[in-house]
Amino acid sequence: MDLDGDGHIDMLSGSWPGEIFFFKGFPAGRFGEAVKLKDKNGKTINIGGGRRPDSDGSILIAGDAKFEKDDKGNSIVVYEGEKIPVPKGKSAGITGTASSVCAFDWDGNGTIDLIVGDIGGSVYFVPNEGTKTNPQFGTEQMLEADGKRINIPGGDAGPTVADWDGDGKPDLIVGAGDGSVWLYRNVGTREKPVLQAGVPLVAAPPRGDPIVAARPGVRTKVCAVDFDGDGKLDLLVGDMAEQKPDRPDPTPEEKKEHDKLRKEFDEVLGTYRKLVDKLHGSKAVTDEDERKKARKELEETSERMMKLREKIPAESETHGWVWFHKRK
Ligand SMILES: [Ca+2]
Ligand SMILES: [Ca+2]
Ligand SMILES: [Ca+2]
Repeated sequence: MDLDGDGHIDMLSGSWPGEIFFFKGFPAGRFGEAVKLKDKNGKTINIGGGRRPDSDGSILIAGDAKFEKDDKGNSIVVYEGEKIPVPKGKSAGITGTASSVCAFDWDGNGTIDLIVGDIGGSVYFVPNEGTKTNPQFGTEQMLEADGKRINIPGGDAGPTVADWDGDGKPDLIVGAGDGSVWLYRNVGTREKPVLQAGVPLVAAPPRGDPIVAARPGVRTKVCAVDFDGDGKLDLLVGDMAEQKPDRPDPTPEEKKEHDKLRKEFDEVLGTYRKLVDKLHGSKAVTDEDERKKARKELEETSERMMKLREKIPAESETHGWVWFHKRK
C-alpha cells in the first residue's frame, strides 16, 4: 500500500512492544528506516499499550521502553522520551501488545486506515481522518462481530482484509494465537461494515503432538491472495512452530552421553534452586558471611549450568513456516 500517496509502495509492521512501524518507499524498491507511526495529535500509536495504571505505585509499560539509571544511580524507565522514576520499594516491568497491522480503507472514504490486532485477541479500526497524501490517524475503535468484541482464540490477532465471499464488500480475516484462521463476513455496507460472527477457515493444529520435522504452528498471520492464479482467493498463512531440529539422530554412544549430561544438569539445577532459596526465599539466611558464600556458590552453579546446557542438544527448536491453503 502507498500510505503517504507519493506513488511509491510503503510497508508497515506491527511489533512485539506494540508500536507500528512505517517504512517509506522510494524508487527502485528501496525503503527508508523504520519510523514509529504517529496519530493526528503527534502521539505514537500504541493501541492498548503505553503506561498501565497501577494502584500500588508499581510501573508497567507495554511498549518500546527500557530500564536505565539516573545520575544518582536510581532505576528509571525511559519511555517515549519520558524518564519515569521507579518508586522505592515498588516494581517496574516492561511488556508488549504484539501488534499486527494491516492497511486498508475500511470505511470506504478513500483514505487508507489501519486494522490492528493485539495479544489479547482484539482487532481495532484506526480511521485515517486525513487525506491521501497526508494521513492523520484518529482514535481507534474496537471491532465487533455479531455485536460482540472480536476475541481471537489464543489471542495474538493477526488481521487482514479481503473480499473473501466476492460480494464486493471487504471482509475481515484474522489469524490466531492457537494457529487457526477466522473469517468475519461483512454484511453491512462498504462505508459501514458490520461483521458476522467468525467462522474458521483453517482449524488450529492439534496440541500435544509429538515433535516432528514440519507441521503447522501457532500465532498465524494471514495474507489473502490468488496465489495460483485460478481466479479464486487463496490463503498464505505464516506461523511459529516447534519442530525437531534438522540434524541426524544421535548414535547410541551419543545418546548415552546426552542422558548422562541431562541427569547431571538436573542435579545442578536442584543445587541452584536450593541456593536461590537460601538467598531470596522466605527463610533466607541473614548472616553476611554465609550470604557471601552462598552468592559465590550460586555464581559457580549458574556457570556450570550454562556450560552443561551448551553440550545438551535441544529436543526442539522454533521455526516459521508459510503455508499455502488453496481455495476450492
Ligand atoms: Ca509511499
Ligand atoms: Ca478510510
Ligand atoms: Ca465480502
